[in-house]
Amino acid sequence: MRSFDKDFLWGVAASSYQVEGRGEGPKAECMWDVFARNGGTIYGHNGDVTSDQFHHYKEDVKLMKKLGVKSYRFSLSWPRIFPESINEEYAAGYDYYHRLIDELHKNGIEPHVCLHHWDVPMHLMNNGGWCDRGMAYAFEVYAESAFRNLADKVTMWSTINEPWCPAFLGYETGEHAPGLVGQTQKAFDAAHTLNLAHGLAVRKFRELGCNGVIGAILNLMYPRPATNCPEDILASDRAAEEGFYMFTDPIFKKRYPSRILEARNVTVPVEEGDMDIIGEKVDYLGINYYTESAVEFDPSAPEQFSFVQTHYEKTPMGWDVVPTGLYRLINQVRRNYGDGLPLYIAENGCAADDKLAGSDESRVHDHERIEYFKEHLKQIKRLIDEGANINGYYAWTLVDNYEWALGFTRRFGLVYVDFNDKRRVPKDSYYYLREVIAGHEEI
Ligand code: PNW
Repeated sequence: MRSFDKDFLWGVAASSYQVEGRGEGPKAECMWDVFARNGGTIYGHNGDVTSDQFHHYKEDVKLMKKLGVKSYRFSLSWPRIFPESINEEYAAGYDYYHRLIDELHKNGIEPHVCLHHWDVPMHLMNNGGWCDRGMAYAFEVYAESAFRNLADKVTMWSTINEPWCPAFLGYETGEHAPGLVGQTQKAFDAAHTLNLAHGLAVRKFRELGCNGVIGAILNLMYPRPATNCPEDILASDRAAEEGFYMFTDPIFKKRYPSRILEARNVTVPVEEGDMDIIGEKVDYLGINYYTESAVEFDPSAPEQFSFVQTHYEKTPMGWDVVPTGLYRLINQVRRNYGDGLPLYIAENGCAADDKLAGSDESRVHDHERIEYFKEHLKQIKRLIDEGANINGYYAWTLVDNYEWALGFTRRFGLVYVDFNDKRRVPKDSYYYLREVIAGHEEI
């Protein structure tokens, strides 16, 4: 049996803005600071005061070690490294990451560095942020700086976490920074700049001859067809064009899906040579999975599909719990891009209504989360047993943190954090996952 063998990479994932807190030293304002101040987030909460990993990293690494994970995926804070402008690297901005990485190594945990997870410095937003292709070249400068400073200590890299989110939540629904609503063309412009930025970073990694692997991290969305009738199956495929093929086809096929552009009356501002840059070979694909929606054919909608109601239980995010959706999604990736491509589940987890329990408040009985992990891991096992090239699994996330526009009202951690005194309390799901990783709990 191959699944979850000794080489399987168990990990936890997090992001700079969500866990670090303000920390120390110079730091540029980022687009989430401004979005929060302008009312884009619950109670105006921002990432200044969160789980404060900047000061609690030793405690968190210890928690990782006791959990048994072999990899920690975290992102670098672009605003710490380029606090003033993209022309001035602030090398001391890496000091915190050196401390964190050394602590990880000391504890037998491999750092997996994600270059960017949404905290764009404000001094780069003036020309339109990701809608401006100049951002891709600014990102290339930043990526090169990160490789030069950390590549001797880090062998697993990823470029940009979930580019769909800043593009479509940032410019179309307005739920994420910078919070523009209904700017569909801008969302597609941003998607292209993000793809280009990804490609430039991968190319730079190769040019510099860095050791190790680099990949993309995508939250692929593949809504299932409500029924098996051909129109609904076509609707499902069309729905996948925005949240899936817009990001995978450029990387793996050097092209954009076409029907979505026509249906939404937008273009993608591709310039000569862009597709070769974006199509620069990656070493793996990281896939983030939380939920799956369902669609049906709808001739009255411009995209010709609409989302339908489902019977699934929902998490506090309002997201359906659909473990089999992960199975369908990965099989779609396999059908489109083959089994030669190494895959990682780069995020999976759920929010739950966690409460401290016990007379000394030392427990959190998060049974929904245990169920969630168990059912998703079963699907991963099934996939691996059927030949899927899945090499690792990152739970989202180790400690409760800043959940973007929802502030501190949603908890995703395996470990509860009291945001007042920063006390960490492992939840039951932490102890569950530890048994799984140790091989004591049958999946
Ligand atoms: C991912 N959506 O975000 C992110 O990578 C994490 O930073 C985040 O904490 C986690 O999932 C949980 O939300 C997403 O609305 C946020 O479709 C929103 C969506 C998708 C992913």
